[in-house]
Amino acid sequence: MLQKTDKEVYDLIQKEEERQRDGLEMIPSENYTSAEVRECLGSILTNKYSEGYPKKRYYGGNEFIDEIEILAQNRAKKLFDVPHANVQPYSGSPANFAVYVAVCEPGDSVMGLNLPDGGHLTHGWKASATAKFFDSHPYHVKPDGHVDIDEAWKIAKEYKPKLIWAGATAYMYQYEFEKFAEIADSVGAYFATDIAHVAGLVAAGSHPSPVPYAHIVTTTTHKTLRGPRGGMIMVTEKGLAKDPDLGKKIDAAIFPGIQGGPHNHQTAAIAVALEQAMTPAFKEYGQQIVTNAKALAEALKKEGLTLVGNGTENHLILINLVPLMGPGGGALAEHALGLINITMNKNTIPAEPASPFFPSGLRLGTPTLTTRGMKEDDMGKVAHWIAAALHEIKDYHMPEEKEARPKYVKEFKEKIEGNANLMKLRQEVIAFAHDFPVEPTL
Ligand code: DSN
Repeated sequence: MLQKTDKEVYDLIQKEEERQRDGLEMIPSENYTSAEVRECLGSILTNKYSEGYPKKRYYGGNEFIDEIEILAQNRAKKLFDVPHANVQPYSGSPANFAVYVAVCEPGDSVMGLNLPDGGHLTHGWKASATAKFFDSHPYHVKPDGHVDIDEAWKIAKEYKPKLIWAGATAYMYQYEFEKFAEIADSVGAYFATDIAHVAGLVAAGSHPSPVPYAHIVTTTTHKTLRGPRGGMIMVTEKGLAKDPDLGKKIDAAIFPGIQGGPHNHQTAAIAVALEQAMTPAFKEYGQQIVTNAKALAEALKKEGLTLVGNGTENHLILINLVPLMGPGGGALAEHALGLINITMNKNTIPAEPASPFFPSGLRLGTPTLTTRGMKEDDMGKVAHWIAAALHEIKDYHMPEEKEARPKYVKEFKEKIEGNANLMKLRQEVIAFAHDFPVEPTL
């Protein structure tokens, strides 16, 4: 129908569909959802307002919406083994902000991983409201990429934070839940883990669960968990033991604290994704993501590339481009890979020598490739294409002067436009990608 009534939007969706089919999506926070998840998202559930919670709504006509939300809550509780789940957060950032609203007063000290070290905006980065309204004392990673636990202990002792976050957006190791729980417990802080990146791995058993250690667990639902864009906040038994009202406080922080009516089409899609995540096939999927990431890391190293942490323990890899092309090459590398239909994102590396906007790393991962059915053997080919594209541009070096960088990037893009070697790689990537469906195969 859209094709007839709004061809402009229809055509753009078609182009994006082709882009997703003809390339390798390697941004580690993305995934390809199932048709069932998308069916919920496109359903009439989007028509309904439902402020409040099941059986306690401010509007009538919610008898079926209530059942859907209860189903989603129960599935979240079962999958992650928690006593309380809120499935209304619109996404990860509001979920995290609601945690502050639930357990902190404005001005309270908080701790999280520094953004350029792999943390998230909402873990207290200076540009985020979480650092404007709360007193943020970030911890960092060491040069090998591991969180500096000694520093975290020192900061916690000095500032006595009310809330400590563990979790990351660019961390290639398993999260240190137990160590952070010790720190949080020693200063009486709430310990919240943001497992957005690894929720699917936790569900599949290929990453440890934070549930025995944390008071609160937040996640998005669209990354490795492979659901719709959305968020959840879960309270653990340990959380309820610390504060029996914690579940109520979290619920009140989401609504009426920071959000209005829940997105019911999203809630239904979350319920479907959670059910899918309980299947043996999903367990296999979660294990394969990690197996593929490890195989990819080894293959990238064989191709002569340098990885932060020298590998990965999860779904994510961080390439350190400094040995290949000097500091600040991330934007150039991201663009060159885009030309061969491989999408990943420029990223800071530990002790970033350039800047967050012109960083020296590339962040990539295997959730989407694994969804399409690719296995360890395929990772060698993918590594070869990535390395070949990077070698093609290795003689371009980002200028040290910040002011000169935008012009340099513009000229770089003009120079490599239509580069014959990159175009050849692009054709190989397209032919390869065509062999794999864009639907979950596991
Ligand atoms: N944008 C997400 C990521 O890419 O990791 C974090 O919110």
